[in-house]
Amino acid sequence: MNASQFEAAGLADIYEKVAAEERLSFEDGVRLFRSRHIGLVGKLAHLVRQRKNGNRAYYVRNQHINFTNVCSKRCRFCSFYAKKDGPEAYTLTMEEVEHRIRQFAHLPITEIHMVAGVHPKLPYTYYTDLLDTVKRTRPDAIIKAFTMIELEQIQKVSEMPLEETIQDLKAHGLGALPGGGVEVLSKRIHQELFGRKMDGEGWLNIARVAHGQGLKSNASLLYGHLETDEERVDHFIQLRELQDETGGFLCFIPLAFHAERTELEGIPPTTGNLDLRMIAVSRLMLDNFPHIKSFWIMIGPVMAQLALRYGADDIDGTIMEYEITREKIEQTHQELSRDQLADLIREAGCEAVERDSFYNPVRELALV
Ligand code: V47
Repeated sequence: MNASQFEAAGLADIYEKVAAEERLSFEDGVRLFRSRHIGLVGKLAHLVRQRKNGNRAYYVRNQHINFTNVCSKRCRFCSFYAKKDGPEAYTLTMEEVEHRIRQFAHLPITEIHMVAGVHPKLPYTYYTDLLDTVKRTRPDAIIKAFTMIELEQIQKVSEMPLEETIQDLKAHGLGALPGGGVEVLSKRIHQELFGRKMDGEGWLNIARVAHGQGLKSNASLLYGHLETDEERVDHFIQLRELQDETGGFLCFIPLAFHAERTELEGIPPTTGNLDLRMIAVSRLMLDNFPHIKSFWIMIGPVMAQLALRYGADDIDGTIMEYEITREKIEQTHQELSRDQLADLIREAGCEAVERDSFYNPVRELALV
């Protein structure tokens, strides 16, 4: 890489740190967000991405199940939640969960991903039955389920200490935790947008306990609403510090905000520049995270593909149904085939690797 390009762009010191594998500071992160040279920021991130993951880009054959939209938290950024007795409220029965899984029995899915609203009235047995049902119907798949926010509620209804709840959920088949629920680790944004939900400190504490109990998790950042560059960088640094302590995070996912049907309707969609910059700056700041995901549902397959040259090494998966964000209310079916995912990756010049939830390469499984 040509150091003089970075010199001319005022990024020579950051380039030198990245080349020497030195940790970037808060100020570096803010400068990367504000630099006019997105191409160079991307080049730096690509350097780190290649160092950590070579030319590989991962995808996963997964199925998402959003098992209830009932939620007591009423976050202002959310278009998914429904009040308990409202007309749109749903909670899947075990028969419905089984039916959804059987619908895709012909595909060798390796991960069932489940996140949902925080239902105030579901008993603990709902969650254990849910895990049992998935495990029975898809015994080979890893179950990645429940954000830290949902875990807080599950612990409450389990009436056990968090450590015991987690061990019990693991005994019922829970394999890993998704990255949502954290939103932005900022007191200001917490108060403005999701005050009924546990704050950042609470989220980090549950993540710490979960990692200590042997559960790996992801982490995310919801961006493109009210947050500042400083708040984004502070978020990265708080995650980086916890990762130094536990080593429990597998992957970071910037989640682009979609304002349709939320209380924040009117906030414009994120731009290509911001989507790529979030990927690149997260790759550069989160030096102890093995993977950065460009989640195609949020930024579209086109941007997710470009992001593979800006620091991302994962475009996630086949998905099937996604109810949290969708263009039209009735459009819950959102799917890319394994071939489409692999083609996107190869066209970007990377080696397509099918992974499981823990980034182990998957051998071709016999069709079920
Ligand atoms: O925490 C809610 C986000 C998250 C909106 O671990 C919204 O691989 C955009 O956990 N616009 C839940 N985003 C989803 C989640 C997840 C998603 C993908 C991959 C993984 C992973 C985990 O969805 C919430 C929130 O940040 N969300 N509403 C919205 N209007």
